[in-house]
Amino acid sequence: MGGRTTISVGSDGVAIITIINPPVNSLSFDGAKGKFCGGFDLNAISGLQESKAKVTGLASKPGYASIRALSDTMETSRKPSVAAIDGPAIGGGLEVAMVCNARIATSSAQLGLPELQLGIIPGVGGTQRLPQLVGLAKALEMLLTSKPVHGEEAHKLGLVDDIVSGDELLEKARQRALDILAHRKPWVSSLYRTDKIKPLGEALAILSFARAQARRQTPNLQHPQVCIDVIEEGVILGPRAGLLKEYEAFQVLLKSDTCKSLLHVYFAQCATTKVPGVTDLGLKPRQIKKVAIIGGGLTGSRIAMALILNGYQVVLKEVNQKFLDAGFSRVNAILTSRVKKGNLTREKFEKTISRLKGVLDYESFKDVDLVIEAVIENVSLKQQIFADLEKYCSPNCIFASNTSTIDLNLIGEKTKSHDRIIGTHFFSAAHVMPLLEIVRTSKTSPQTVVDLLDVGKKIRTIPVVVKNCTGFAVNRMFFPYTQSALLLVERGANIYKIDRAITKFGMPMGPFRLCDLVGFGVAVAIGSQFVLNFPERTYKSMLIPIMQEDKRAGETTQKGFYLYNDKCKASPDREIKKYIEKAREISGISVEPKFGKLSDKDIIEMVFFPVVDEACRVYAEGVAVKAADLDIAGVMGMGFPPYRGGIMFWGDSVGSKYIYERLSEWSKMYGKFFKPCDYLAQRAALGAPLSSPLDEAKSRL
Ligand SMILES: NC(=O)c1ccc[n+]([C@@H]2O[C@H](COP(=O)([O-])OP(=O)(O)OC[C@H]3O[C@@H](n4cnc5c(N)ncnc54)[C@H](O)[C@@H]3O)[C@@H](O)[C@H]2O)c1
Ligand SMILES: *[C@@H]1O[C@H](CO)[C@@H](O)[C@H](O)[C@H]1NC(C)=O
Ligand SMILES: *[C@@H]1O[C@H](CO)[C@@H](O)[C@H](O)[C@H]1NC(C)=O
Ligand SMILES: *[C@@H]1O[C@H](CO)[C@@H](O)[C@H](O)[C@H]1NC(C)=O
Ligand SMILES: CC(=O)N[C@H]1CO[C@H](CO)[C@@H](O)[C@@H]1O
Repeated sequence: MGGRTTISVGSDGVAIITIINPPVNSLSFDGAKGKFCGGFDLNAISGLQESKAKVTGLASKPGYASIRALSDTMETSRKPSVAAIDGPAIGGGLEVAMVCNARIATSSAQLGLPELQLGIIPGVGGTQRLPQLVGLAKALEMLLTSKPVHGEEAHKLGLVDDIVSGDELLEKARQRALDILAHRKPWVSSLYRTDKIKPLGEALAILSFARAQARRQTPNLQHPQVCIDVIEEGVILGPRAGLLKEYEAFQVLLKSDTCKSLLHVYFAQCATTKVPGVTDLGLKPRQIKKVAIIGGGLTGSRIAMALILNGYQVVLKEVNQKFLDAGFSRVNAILTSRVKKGNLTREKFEKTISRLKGVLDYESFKDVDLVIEAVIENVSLKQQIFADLEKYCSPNCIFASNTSTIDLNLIGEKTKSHDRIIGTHFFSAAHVMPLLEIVRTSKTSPQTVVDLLDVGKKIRTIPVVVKNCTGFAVNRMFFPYTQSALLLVERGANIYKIDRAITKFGMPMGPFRLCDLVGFGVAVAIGSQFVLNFPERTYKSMLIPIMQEDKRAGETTQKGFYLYNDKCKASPDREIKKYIEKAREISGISVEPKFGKLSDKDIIEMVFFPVVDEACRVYAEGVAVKAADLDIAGVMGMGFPPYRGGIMFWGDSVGSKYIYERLSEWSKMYGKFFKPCDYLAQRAALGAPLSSPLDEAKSRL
């Protein structure tokens, strides 16, 4: 487990064990530093997945070891143990805390078992002890959602025995240990408690309800079912049987593809802020306190909100009072709805909104640290704004633009500030979607990138640094997603069958449902950029424009590929046929019966292999520095299922050779849209994975 453990015995005979293992105290007690334990070291978990040879002795049997060390030795010891919890007691940390005979926590403590998020189950008794402490239904909820609870709630649930302030935590825990020893407080062994478990019949009903719900919500995942099985074992055959089954299941899940993919995503997500040649120069992010946003439209007001919610002072600039008011009411509306939903206290609301100031000129830009421009796409307007900024702002101020179509160098043409100009591409609703593409030019300074990475993290996005290309990383990789689907439909595939196959694969929605959501106007605007820039490999279908002519433009018109009722519920539409026939006529393509009979597997491959190919191009062009960054971009920006590890990782799990062969075959039959790129051809010929850590290392030199 690593880290350092200290033990000190006080005059009262109570031993204080402190394990120091920063930054999250992977499995540690740290009263002094105010952290309990962030769980098992995930690096150790991925180590366990690798060759068996590396793992020896007890470490290879953490389950048995834990049963011996924790259950047989600690839990049944004649010396009581008490967990003193401040900060996170997550995963393995909570499991150890539950072995203790009592838990004392502060109200800011966080307790949870998030293992399922990583494709595994708790491996040190968590599946058996949590239900005994909080009851079956609540334990299932905590495990299946992976959501932690705060100190107060944990206290109400019975997961902790007492809430105290941080100052008195250690003293109260010490006192509790003495009280237990003197029988002034009950001596509880969590594992053998039974008072919270319902009679067998009722318990089994709760379990089968949870099982059905998990099957519905995560149909592609095995491990939630396994978790329920393991809990059930304990309920029926007793906690010892449950512990053994947990241990065995944990070993199997650890080696599953789901776990490998989810761990990859976990590490890749942490690593997006490591950019070779930028973040390894010893630069520290400069402090950014005040941010100006130019343009209070949809985009600008969303960005403003993300910033004020996370403590930044924001100046919002508009052209006139009317537009400024409109921008303010947009921010106000979303924040107010959060207050109504109970997600934001009145007090926090007042504090948040007070950070926002509206202006109509540049007077207050003197002490601004960062400006984000979000006005309409108009080159001369943006050039003028950037020239003005150079005049009014301090020489260290960063100038960011929300543009995606206008060259950043062109925007800065009339300035001498190229090193502090950068692009920020927020994903649609900046307050919901967690991805931020940070676009650097060849002239952007490393310091500017480091500063933006820091802002990105502070406003709770996952920042990914990219170089400019049409569509940046996400839209570029995924343009074939819609185009391939359109190609299939023109040749005879069914729209709804495609969407169903894609959602079964794990995407939040299929390509047609997505077009409806985004709106045909935006979809065409984005699509046409690719048609313009990559004419040789884009598929230009007339289906969407034809539907637009008939005032079908997606959800906003209540009609697109689906029909929508007042609650935005989508249902298929028979009328679609006539538009498809028209589109076919224009493109001169005839129906091929086999397209009507495509299997789900065929659909997945024909829609996603071109996406993998485009991701390879993006990677080979150096738009992203790491293949793993593209994985994160797809997972966070498009909702690609994390349990498949991201687009490049998934491509590797399928195999570069197979993907290359299929694409080559289709390109002969259906045209250049499917033609694989040189990079994919090389990797396939070598039988090598798509990502090449070696090349990534070289690019650092
Ligand atoms: N919001 C989206 O969903 C979306 C989608 C695609 C592209 N974009 C891009 O985002 C940017 C803004 O889009 P939007 O939808 O927010 O547009 P919008 O029209 O809603 O907002 C632009 C705002 O900028 C203001 N503005 C114009 N000139 C200004 C100036 N000199 N000083 C201060 N304010 C000025 C306008 O009054 C307007 O309110 C554009 O680059 C656009 O292409 C946004
Ligand atoms: C708001 O709170 C509800 C329930 O309290 C929760 O389900 C939801 O995820 C929260 N939304 C946000 C954006 O925090
Ligand atoms: C672009 O902005 C310039 C300068 O503000 C303005 O004169 C021009 O009319 C705008 N062009 C369009 C197409 O809106
Ligand atoms: C990015 O590159 C494309 C194509 O090379 C170009 O048209 C566009 O203006 C550039 N955008 C930015 C933001 O630099
Ligand atoms: C053109 C561009 O980059 N626009 C983005 C600006 O940010 C909003 C989110 O607030 C995105 O929806 C736009 O795509």
